[in-house]
Order: sequence, then structure tokens, then C-alpha cells
Amino acid sequence: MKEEYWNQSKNYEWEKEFATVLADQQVKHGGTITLKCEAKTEELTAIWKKNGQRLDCVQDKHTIKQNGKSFTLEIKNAEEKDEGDYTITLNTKLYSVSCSAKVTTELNEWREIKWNQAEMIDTLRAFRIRNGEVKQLCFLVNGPVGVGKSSIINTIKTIFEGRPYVNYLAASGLSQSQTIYYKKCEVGNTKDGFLPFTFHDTMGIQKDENGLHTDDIISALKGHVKDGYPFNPTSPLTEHNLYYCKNPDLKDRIHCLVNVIPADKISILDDKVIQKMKKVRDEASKLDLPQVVFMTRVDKACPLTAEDLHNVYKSKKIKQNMEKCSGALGVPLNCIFPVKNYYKETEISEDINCLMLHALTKIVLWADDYAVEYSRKQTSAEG
Ligand SMILES: Nc1nc2c(ncn2[C@@H]2O[C@H](COP(=O)(O)OP(=O)(O)OP(=O)(O)O)[C@@H](O)[C@H]2O)c(=O)[nH]1
Ligand SMILES: [Mg+2]
Repeated sequence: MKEEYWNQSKNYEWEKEFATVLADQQVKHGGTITLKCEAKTEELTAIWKKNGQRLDCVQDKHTIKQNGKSFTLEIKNAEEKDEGDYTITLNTKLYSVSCSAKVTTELNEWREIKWNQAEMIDTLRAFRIRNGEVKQLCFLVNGPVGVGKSSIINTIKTIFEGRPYVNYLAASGLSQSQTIYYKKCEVGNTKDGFLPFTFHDTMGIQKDENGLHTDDIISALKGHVKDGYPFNPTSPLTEHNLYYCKNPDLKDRIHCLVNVIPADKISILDDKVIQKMKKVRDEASKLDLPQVVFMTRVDKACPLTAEDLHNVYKSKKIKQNMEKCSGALGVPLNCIFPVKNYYKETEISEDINCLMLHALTKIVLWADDYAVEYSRKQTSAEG
């Protein structure tokens, strides 16, 4: 009978009983969630529910208060498990009325980013390589097909050109790699000067034998692959090939391996692709090479981040994806950098630049350390 009455007069009763209703809450982790409403009449009893189940109150966490017409539920030390739909049902002798609100939590910004590009650009332009044997630090981008490898290079070139740069072919949604040559890309220009680092673009890895051969990446890490080499998925480079560098020295080698993983597709990457990337990582580890992950397409993985890039280190989705990346490839979290590439923008975005510059600044320093350490080891081995 009570239920029937409620169904028939839902809107009327809702308006009749509530002076104010519960409001949705988005609270930072560790903060306090306060759900509050006010009834129009007194002598009501209240029942709180979470996701349709009567709320299981935990001491020192949940506090339920009723003060005359005012009803409050306070949840201290907000954490992810407090998320959900909260409902208060007010009971009179005759009928019940309810209202609900959604509670979500957000992370405190857990990695600090400077959202001001000028200082980072100046620092990188002023950067000098410590090891005199090396004129340019070399980064190799490695990852599955169509994940934004070439776009990373376009984005970095865009930052230092000060205008959108699209020379390194970035393709849309294809299953075959668009990059088919080993391509060395300088950063900067003759007018403003070149930066002391280069990026080496590669073909994408595929689950089958159509993609980049892992032996070719491993040869490239050691400096055996010359610029312009046309990748051959079925037959890796041998020392008889024109593009094979027989005696590479430190300047020909790669100084940091940049693995590229798309944030929106990490869960659906084929295990065979991950295994190939791990094989390359293992070889890079044997060479003591710094290895990082640039996690692209953060805008596709998280609507909050797509709306405002400043949310990238507050987003639970992004953090979860970074953790997945870390688990899949065995790269520690502090070597994983979420980035967004230019792909549809025709104007410069300082936010896109800053996120990329943050990552770039780190890898330049780590590659520089590697070059110093490489020579030190060689000298001590010779001596
Ligand atoms: N939304 C979004 N799209 C991106 C981002 N980075 C790259 N893309 C898009 O992803 C597609 C593939 O980008 P590419 O840079 O060609 O990828 P790739 O890894 O070099 O691809 P292959 O050379 O073919 O293996 C293009 O359509 C890009 O515009 C990003 O951060 N966000
Ligand atoms: Mg490419």
C-alpha cells in the first residue's frame, strides 16, 4: 500500500517533503564527503542506502546526524571504495520519499607538472651533453602499430618549431605500420639552432611476422642500423647489408629506449606484441640502457583529461593505465609518462607542450647519464 502510494505520487511527495535534496559530490582522496538534505516537516525517520543496500556504518568513518528537519551523512577520509549512489529515504507514518546523489572521488595531483613551457624550453635549449664523444643524444621510439610513435616526434618538433609540425607521417587507424624506414629526426632548425638530441622513428610491432623484426630494434639500439634503412619484417638486417654499421661507437648507439603504449588500448594489446616489446626491453637492460614508456592518447582514455590536460595526474583511469603499463612491460611507474600528441589541433597548446616537455626533460638527463657511464665503464675496462 505504502509502495503504491509512493509510485503514484512520486513527484508530488518529493517536492512536498524535501526543502533541499542531496547533491552529487566529487571529493579528493582523504577529504570528507558530506551529504545533506532538509525536510519540510519534522518527525520523519531516515534510512541511508549505498548502491541500493542499507548503509553499513563503520565507526570513525560514517556519521549519521539528524537535527530536526536536517539530515546529514558524513564520510571521513574519502577513498575509492566510498564511491557510489547514496540514497536517503524519509519515512512518515503513511509513505516514504527518497532522493539520491552520486559520490565520486578524485586523486590528489600525485606528480607535479609545471604548466609553464618557457622555463623547460630554455633549460633544454641550454642543455649541454657532458660526454664530449657524443654530439646528440639518441632516442629510439618503439611500440605497436599506430600508437603515436611518429606523432611523438611531430609533437616534440612542434614544441621547438613553435608551430604545428606534421612531417613525420602520422596515420589514422591502420593495421599496417605507416613508418617503414628507420628515420633519424633532428629537432630544431637552422635559424634557432638544433637541440642536442635526435629521435629515431621505427616501424610498428605486430603480433604476426608483418611488423618490425625485434632483431632490427636490438641492432638499432647497439648502433648497427644506419639512417634510412627500409625495414624488412621477414628478414632482419645482416652485416652484409649497405645499411649495416659494422663498428658503431657511442655516438651511433641509442642512449635511451622510449617504449610507446596507447593509454586507451593497453588492455587489448595482443600478448605477442607485449612479449616482443619485453624481448627488446631485456636486451636494452643487458646494455644498461635507460628505458621509459610514453603513454600516448591520454585524451582517448580519460574524458576528464580530454576536457582539461591538467587533470592527467588526478585521473584514476590514467593512473590505473600507467600501473597496467608498468605491470605489462616491467617498467617502474616513475619511468612512465602520460603524454598527449598533436593530432587534430591546428594551434599550439601550452598544456600539450608542458606534458611532453616534462617527459623530455627527464629522458634527456637519463640519456646523458648513460653516455657518461658508458665511457666510464669502457675506460675502467681498458685500464
Ligand atoms: N587522440 C589522440 N590521437 C593520437 C595521439 N597520438 C597519436 N594519435 C593518432 O593515432 C594515429 C596513429 O599515430 P602515428 O603517430 O602514425 O602512430 P605510429 O605509432 O607512428 O604508427 P605506425 O608508424 O603506422 O606504426 C594517428 O591518427 C594520430 O593522429 C594522441 O595523443 N591522442
Ligand atoms: Mg609511425
